[in-house]
Amino acid sequence: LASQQQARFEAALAKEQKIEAQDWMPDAYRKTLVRQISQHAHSEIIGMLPEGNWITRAPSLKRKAILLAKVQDEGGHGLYLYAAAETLGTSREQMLDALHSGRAKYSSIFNYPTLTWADMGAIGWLVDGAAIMNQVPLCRCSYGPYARAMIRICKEESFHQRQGFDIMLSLCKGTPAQKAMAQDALNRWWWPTVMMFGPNDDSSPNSRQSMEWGIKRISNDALRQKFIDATVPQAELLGLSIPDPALKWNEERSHYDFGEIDWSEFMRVLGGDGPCNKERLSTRMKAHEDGTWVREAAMAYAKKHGGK
Ligand code: FAQ
Repeated sequence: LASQQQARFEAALAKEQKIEAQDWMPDAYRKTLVRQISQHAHSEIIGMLPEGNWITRAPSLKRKAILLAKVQDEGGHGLYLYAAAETLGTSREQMLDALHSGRAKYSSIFNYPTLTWADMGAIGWLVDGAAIMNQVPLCRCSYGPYARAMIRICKEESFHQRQGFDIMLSLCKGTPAQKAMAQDALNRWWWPTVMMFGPNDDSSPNSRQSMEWGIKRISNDALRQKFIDATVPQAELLGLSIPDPALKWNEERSHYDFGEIDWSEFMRVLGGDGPCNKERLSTRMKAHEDGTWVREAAMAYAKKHGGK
């Protein structure tokens, strides 16, 4: 029976059919999905914090309303993703516990500080830009609930990227001090964004299996290259320079060559020693504790009304 189930699973993958929650799947496939989807969800809710920091300091009512909507979208993405991961039989409590105890990762990028308003532009333009590059192929992920969640998320990320670029454009068309602020934000966010795609393919332990299972469709390095190729002309349009002296168009490859990534910085941030790791996790845990009464009240209400 086990080999029949395995054969059916593999045939479905070969035919590009979605695997659904009720379908049989190998334990390792389930485990990888829970790992990736929950880490993605954690990234969305931790990702609310660096920008949330600027809601009260946005430079106009319009910018404030846009930023508020963006941060709310991120909370929504976290919720769809937790729900997608729950279909695999892991509870939200288990996932949050893994985040709070430091067992589960979230994206390295959210451990960097947001020092000026221009960082809201750089995050939208670069971080959401990188997120879309990585997430559009996930709309074709073999696991149905994750793939479907990604479709709506990508539409919203696309709005986020444009709002970030719009902030950068306004700053770059503004006073010299505003343009310098935009350049400073690009200088600080460029390399951490390039790292978001994860380790090089030859040192990415999960890639090969995840590609075979149709979870990942494009490799870390290929996505990183696509992101750089798409972003360089945008920086040129803004009149900003990317902080990489080795960045150069390679006619033969039809891609940009770029400099060495400082993987020791990436490993440090992953190991909990980035500029804001402790602050992000403690803010997140405080929000969870502060919300205890809401969860308790919701459970009591559901119980009283015979719901689940
Ligand atoms: N940060 O073998 P691989 C967003 C870990 S976008 C931290 O290559 P995999 C939107 C990796 O987990 C950001 N850890 O792993 C937003 C693994 O460790 P593990 C979130 C990283 O899974 C924008 C180890 O290194 N997006 O939130 C990172 O095949 C603005 C070895 O790596 C997603 O999560 C990293 N950057 O590939 C929100 C997308 N990179 O788990 C607010 C879905 C790697 O074995 C504001 N995820 N690691 O302990 C993915 O596509 C994949 O999981 C990758 C990593 C590509 C991130």
